Amino acid sequence: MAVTRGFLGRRPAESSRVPPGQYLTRDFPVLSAGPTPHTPLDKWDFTIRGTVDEPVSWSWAEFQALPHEKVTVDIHCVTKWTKLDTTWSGVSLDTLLNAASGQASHALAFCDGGYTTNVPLADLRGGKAWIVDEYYGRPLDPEHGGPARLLVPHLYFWKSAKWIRGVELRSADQPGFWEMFGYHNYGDPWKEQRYQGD
Ligand SMILES: Nc1nc2c(c(=O)[nH]1)N[C@H]1C(S)=C(S)[C@@H](COP(=O)(O)O)O[C@H]1N2
Ligand SMILES: [Mo]
Repeated sequence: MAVTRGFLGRRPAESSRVPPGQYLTRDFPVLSAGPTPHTPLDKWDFTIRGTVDEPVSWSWAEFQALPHEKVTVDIHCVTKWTKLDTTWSGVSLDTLLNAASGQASHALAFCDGGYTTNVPLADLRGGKAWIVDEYYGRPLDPEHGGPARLLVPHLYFWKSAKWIRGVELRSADQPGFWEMFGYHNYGDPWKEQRYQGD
């Protein structure tokens, strides 16, 4: 207890880490727009395609061999829960995007099951986004996006696409699944960009 407090004490107070309109939860709710896909790892790959000189793919084994980093971040769902200090392990999008060359400005994440979500490329770069395959040191649960999901914690959590299979790079923005149904195109939790017009 004392150790935990001392550690947290070096971070800003919990209340200042909760964006406007959000409440703190210690649970980890599951929010999926459809059934949980179960893609075998030998059928899994991660692909960067679209506005690139050459598409690039990693098999599961190749993805595992990429440098992984441990990240501890706060996550914010548009349904108003915020969860502090979630710990993941994954590959930085910087590592993956550096393997593809091109002139894209935006990315559309695509997933098993058909979910998509759009993110400006700048928001995937600079140590702000990861493809994570572990949660608290264990393989990511299928319900939470396993084998691998996008983690882009500075945006509302619907941008953190579960069961991700790759990103399509584009020279123009294109709305993803929830963005077409009226969610905000960008989704900054600190500006409460929940829905179109916010
Ligand atoms: N493929 C896919 N990714 C998804 C979703 C989804 O329905 N399908 N839901 C999004 C939403 S709205 C949220 S809040 C988070 C929920 O992640 P969790 O179920 O791990 O809490 O996943 C996001 N990623
Ligand atoms: Mo969500």
